[in-house]
Amino acid sequence: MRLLKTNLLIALATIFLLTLPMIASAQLILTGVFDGPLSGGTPKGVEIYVVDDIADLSAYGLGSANNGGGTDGEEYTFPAEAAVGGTFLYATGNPDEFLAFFGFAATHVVEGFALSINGDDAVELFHNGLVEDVFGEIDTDGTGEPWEHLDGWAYRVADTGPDGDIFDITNWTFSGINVWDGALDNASSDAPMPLGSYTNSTVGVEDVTFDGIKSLYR
Ligand SMILES: [Ca+2]
Ligand SMILES: [Ca+2]
Ligand SMILES: [Ca+2]
Ligand SMILES: [Ca+2]
Repeated sequence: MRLLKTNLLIALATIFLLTLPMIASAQLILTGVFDGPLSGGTPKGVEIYVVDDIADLSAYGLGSANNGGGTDGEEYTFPAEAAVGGTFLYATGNPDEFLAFFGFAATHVVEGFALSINGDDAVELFHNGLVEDVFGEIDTDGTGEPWEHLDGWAYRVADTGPDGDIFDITNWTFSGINVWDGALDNASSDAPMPLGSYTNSTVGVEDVTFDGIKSLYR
């Protein structure tokens, strides 16, 4: 009887594990937010990590919740194109300044106000219209808050995210404010943003341990 119970437990745990990829279907993670110091306070934008190959990026989009004004919904939708797992997307409204400041070309040029951000704004990453990841508190003006990064940047901690629609400040590191004042490019600045350094070895099984699975069926 006891052996039967153990076998049943293993079978259930196996089913649960096989189901996990469907539960944790997030394929993009917001990993960086920046407010550059070039003309007009540029480049402004975000870095996004592609967890796994995506056939059609147009299921994803971005929005900025400005100055504590709450969500603006999806203000930018990515084009219908593929993305490769393990790479980063760089979205900005200022491609020329992005190239000048970071030394490589942005992957996505965002027209309009989707990324009109200046260090006190929250950014939402949408998937099929739902918030899959968020930086900042959408209902709080970031000025003077611990997540403010005026003329600087915020960067996600490795092996964290996506956080759904609840901002978790412990999953981010910050440059502090005004660290880029007068800087001509990221590399020579006083506080270089660690672009492209995010890694995640736990996507899809985050916070799931065998003990945790066992406890579900106890
Ligand atoms: Ca600025
Ligand atoms: Ca906005
Ligand atoms: Ca703002
Ligand atoms: Ca400044």
